[in-house]
Amino acid sequence: MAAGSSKSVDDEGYSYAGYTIQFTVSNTTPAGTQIPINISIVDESGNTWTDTFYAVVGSETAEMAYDKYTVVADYDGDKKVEKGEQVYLQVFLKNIGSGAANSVKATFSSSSSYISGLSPTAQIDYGNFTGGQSKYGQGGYDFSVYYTIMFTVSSSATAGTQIPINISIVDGSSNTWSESFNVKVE
Ligand SMILES: [Ca+2]
Repeated sequence: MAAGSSKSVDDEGYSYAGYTIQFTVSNTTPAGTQIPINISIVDESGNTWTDTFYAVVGSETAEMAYDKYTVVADYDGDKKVEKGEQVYLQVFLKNIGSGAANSVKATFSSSSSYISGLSPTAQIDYGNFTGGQSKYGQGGYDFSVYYTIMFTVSSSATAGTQIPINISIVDGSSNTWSESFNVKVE
């Protein structure tokens, strides 16, 4: 190895190529445990070195968050939220954690005086999320498309008005998350 160089060694002898070492972590290992791995190193001249690194055991927790919204139906069909319009949004939630979140439900609310008729206000079933998964919830079906929420924008709203929407999220294990996002009037 040249001075300053770094490289890995692939053990090609087994079914998975591309790793240096492998091991199995016990099911009873607590998250945060540091597993010490000792390395004995020798070169052709008989020089020897020892080194140690730690493999940290992670936790497979779920973390639900607001991801994005898309306008799927509106009055004039330009998919822009404008004053006086009834708009239908798909709201995507994302599991930004690594563990699964099951039986996720979300409730939407807004204190904005610029919208009326926010629907549904009941819990919307988002189902199960794997780690990293994003999807929208089905709050209703209209205009041949599933939407998450719909509401009417006040005719007194002006371009640039931000409509805050709050999301209360709960999963089947009673984990809860509070998220919010803004819908901009154009
Ligand atoms: Ca529009």
